[in-house]
Amino acid sequence: MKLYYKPGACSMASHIILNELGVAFDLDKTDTEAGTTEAGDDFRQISPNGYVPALVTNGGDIVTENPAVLQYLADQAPDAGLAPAHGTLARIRLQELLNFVSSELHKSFSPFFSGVEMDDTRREKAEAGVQRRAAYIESRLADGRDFLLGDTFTVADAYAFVVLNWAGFVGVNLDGYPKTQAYVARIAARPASIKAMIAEGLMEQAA
Ligand SMILES: N[C@@H](CCC(=O)N[C@@H](CS)C(=O)NCC(=O)O)C(=O)O
Repeated sequence: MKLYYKPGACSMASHIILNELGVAFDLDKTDTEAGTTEAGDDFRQISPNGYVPALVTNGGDIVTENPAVLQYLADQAPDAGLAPAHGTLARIRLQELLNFVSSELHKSFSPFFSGVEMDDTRREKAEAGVQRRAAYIESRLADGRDFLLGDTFTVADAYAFVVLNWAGFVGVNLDGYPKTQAYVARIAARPASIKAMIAEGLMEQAA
């Protein structure tokens, strides 16, 4: 398999899951604006909408859109437990979460990455938008569970982690969400996350 990615972007969720699976894969760093990749591919031919993640399967098919890519990866190794079985209510709960992370949490960060300067009023509004979604994550963790679906780490956790981790980069304060902060730290400490963050240049290899 081959994953087209941008360092620290949402594609890192799929990178983490590939590491969790322990399968062989290639990474290709992508410049979405130029439509080029480090390996010299024409990214616009790969990803019709021009964004990462894009995954090329072992069969040569291309899968895009985070919830689809993540579920595709989880389904490669059902025994790894990264997604509940198809046809169960638990799978629907996973899809609910993936859609929440994709269309609500992820997109609440858009104002910070738009390249448009924000005045204080706009910034406060954007920050409140992220915090409103973080409050939902906090409520999911209120019963002391380690992960969004319960005690088992799933692909939704990899995606939520990557997105929540942006808060630190753009200066959104999540101090009011202690369970969410502990959740982010818990996922950051997983070997698969550390490996992805080092490979994408977000972290340095420990000496
Ligand atoms: N709906 C897409 C959104 C993906 C997305 O927002 N990707 C961002 C990185 S997090 C990207 O590649 N942005 C660059 C661009 O749009 O040019 C998905 O869920 O996969």
